[in-house]
Amino acid sequence: MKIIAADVIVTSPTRNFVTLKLTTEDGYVGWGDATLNGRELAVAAYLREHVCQLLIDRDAHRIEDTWQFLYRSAYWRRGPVTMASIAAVDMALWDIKGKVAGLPVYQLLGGASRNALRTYGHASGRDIPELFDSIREHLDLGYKSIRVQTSIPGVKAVYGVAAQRQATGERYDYEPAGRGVTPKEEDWDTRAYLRHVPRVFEAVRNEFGPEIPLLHDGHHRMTPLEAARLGKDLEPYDLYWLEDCTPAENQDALRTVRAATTTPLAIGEVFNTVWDFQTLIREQLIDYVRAASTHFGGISPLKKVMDYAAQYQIKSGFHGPTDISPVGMAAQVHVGLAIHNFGIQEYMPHSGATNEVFQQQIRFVDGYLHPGDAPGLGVEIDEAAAAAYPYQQAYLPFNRLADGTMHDW
Ligand code: CS2
Ligand code: MG
Repeated sequence: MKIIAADVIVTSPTRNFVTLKLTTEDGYVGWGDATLNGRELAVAAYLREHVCQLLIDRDAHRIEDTWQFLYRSAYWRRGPVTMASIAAVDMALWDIKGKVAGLPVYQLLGGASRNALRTYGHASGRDIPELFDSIREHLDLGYKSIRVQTSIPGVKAVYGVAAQRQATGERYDYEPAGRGVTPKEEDWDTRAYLRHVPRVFEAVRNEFGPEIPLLHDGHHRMTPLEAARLGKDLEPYDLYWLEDCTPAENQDALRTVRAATTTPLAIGEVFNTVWDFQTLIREQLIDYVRAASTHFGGISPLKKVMDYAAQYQIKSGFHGPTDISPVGMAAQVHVGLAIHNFGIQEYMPHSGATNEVFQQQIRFVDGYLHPGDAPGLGVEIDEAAAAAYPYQQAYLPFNRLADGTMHDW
């Protein structure tokens, strides 16, 4: 079944999204997410200038061969732009195969291994009372697991605190990329953070009790020893996971953290291939795989890394912020439903404007997600609505320390 058209749709309902549309000679349409926050147009160009023409006349049924062709024939492999481009093709082909088969993609991946996916939501606060309100708000929404992020005394702006004001004056809410032609500078102080975070979790446990699973995102900001210290200091509060405690490039760092603490570790949202996880999984240095379908090359490699992780009892914790489009989210929810070693799914609801463009079947009920049973991925794009929201430049913030040194954001 030949592919006869490959089109790239860039739209910006609340935030920028890049989506690939594949059309076959039999009229089947498949959608794939290629959104890379703050670098969206680079992926759109990679697809438009280098990949779309290579897909014309290819057999849409040959998903694995097309993945290998795009990965190996490029010679230059890996990296976020390449892998987001390949991811979009892979997702669109699985979408088409599901539509041809008349089955939701999770059925093609071996069927459901559970009824629905447990999720976690993002609670945050500039102070303890505001954080408690945010936690209650998420519990009222049905979430059974809560990620806790908080402002740090002495630090002006910190990742993940919704009520903060961006330079534009807009609430941070949950979209870290600020619209504008330059990225916003933020500040950071690890010593202040290490003093404050354990106290916050102590307060949350005292207020909400020992059961509720609590997660925290270190967002790549600590050295191995600092991460080891935080992991240890948080042990009394029994975290579900501590995420991205150190920058992902230095994988040996995890040996230091692992040796010092039993706090579970989650890593991988910035990883792009199975090879990025090889050492971490083989040496049992992580407990959760944080990859996302969109930045990891699609559904095919996400299934492969989870099959590898299963041998080490490592579970999934797929990345699910709003900069993963509803197509990318649907793709990983299908994988999460099918795999045995599912752990938890990050879930931030998309905006009304986004849902106007992306018509999706995903259901969030009582803290659990199900992709729906429509053939394929279960998301269709309203192209007229998409055209009403032209691209707007946006950048993720960056960090400098008090002395002006660049730091991880
Ligand atoms: C974060 C993301 O959700 C998370 O765990 O790390 O919000 C991340 O900051 C964004 O995806 C960056 O675009
Ligand atoms: Mg994260």
